[in-house]
Amino acid sequence: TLSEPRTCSLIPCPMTFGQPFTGTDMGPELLMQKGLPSMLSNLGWRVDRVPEVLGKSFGSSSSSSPPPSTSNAKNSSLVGLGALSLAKLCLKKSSSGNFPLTLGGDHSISLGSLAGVLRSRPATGVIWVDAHADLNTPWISESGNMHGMPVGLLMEGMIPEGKKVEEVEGLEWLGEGWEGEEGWPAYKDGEKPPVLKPSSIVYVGLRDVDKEEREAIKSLNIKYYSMYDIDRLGIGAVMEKALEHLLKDDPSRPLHLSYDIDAVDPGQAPATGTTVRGGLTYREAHFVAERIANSGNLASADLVELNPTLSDDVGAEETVDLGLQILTSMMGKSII
Ligand code: EXY
Ligand code: MN
Ligand code: MN
Ligand code: MN
Repeated sequence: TLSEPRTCSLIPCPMTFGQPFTGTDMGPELLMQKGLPSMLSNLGWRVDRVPEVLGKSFGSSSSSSPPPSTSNAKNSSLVGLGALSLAKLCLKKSSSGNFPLTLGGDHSISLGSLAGVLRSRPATGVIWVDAHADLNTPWISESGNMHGMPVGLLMEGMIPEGKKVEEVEGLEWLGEGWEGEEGWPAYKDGEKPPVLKPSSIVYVGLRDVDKEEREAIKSLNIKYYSMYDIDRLGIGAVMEKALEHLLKDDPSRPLHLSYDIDAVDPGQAPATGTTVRGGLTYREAHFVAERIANSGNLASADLVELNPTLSDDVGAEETVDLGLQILTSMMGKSII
């Protein structure tokens, strides 16, 4: 039989409420305007264009200011609404064998994309490319910003004793007692809410990790390659080790790549909200995506935290262009 070209479901998700700045809602439309859909079809993908998650107005905080949260998770109702909408889409698209490619928007959206993918592909391994661990929860976060929590909220063992993730307004859909709604059914017949096992994720690019996140990384024995390790081993060895860690028990395991543009050195990617100097070089940023693409295991991904309003025009242009380079590299663009 003719091998069907793979379908990429391109999902714009203009979320801003996971962090303090407007502007991350402009990320998706800039990537689309710069030609991402045709770049993907030129790489042989059939492109399934998904309407924006909740629409652009949802992302910009020009809409009425959100209701204050009852927890330390700021704007949790809106962040949770966006994440649930995205989770439904990623569940649907991954269940029909598509490649959900989510365009952020701040990193809180990966709570949704990852939950959706894990619900249909529970064995998914995750590569988290980021200056930050995003391993906080409302109970340990120093900032209350939910873009610092997507991994923490899904990670087995991170919710403190006696606490439940569904206590957080907007995150009821992650609780065992969820009654279900169109697109995100109740958990029944023994099904549990999606969860990430500590051994199922590898960090690449860490250089700004909070005290409680460090403790958790050590106590949960989470695999990581910080900027120190990248300097020590080189990006080539780091990526071999990261992939080996995730694929050693199952070489056919589906992988999810969550790529935060702030993993890249701010000199190359200034237009983002939480810059930390000493990041990935332009080539390292490409190699990470190229090497994961070459594994053949990549099945879903996010590119997040582009914010064109946080840099001058040249910087914004360069950051969006780098975002496009990273996206096309992870989707198969090769040099030769
Ligand atoms: N760890 C800090 C916090 O939780 O607020 C900073 C998080 C930055 C998150 C950006 C998306 O990577
Ligand atoms: Mn980050
Ligand atoms: Mn502690
Ligand atoms: Mn992040």
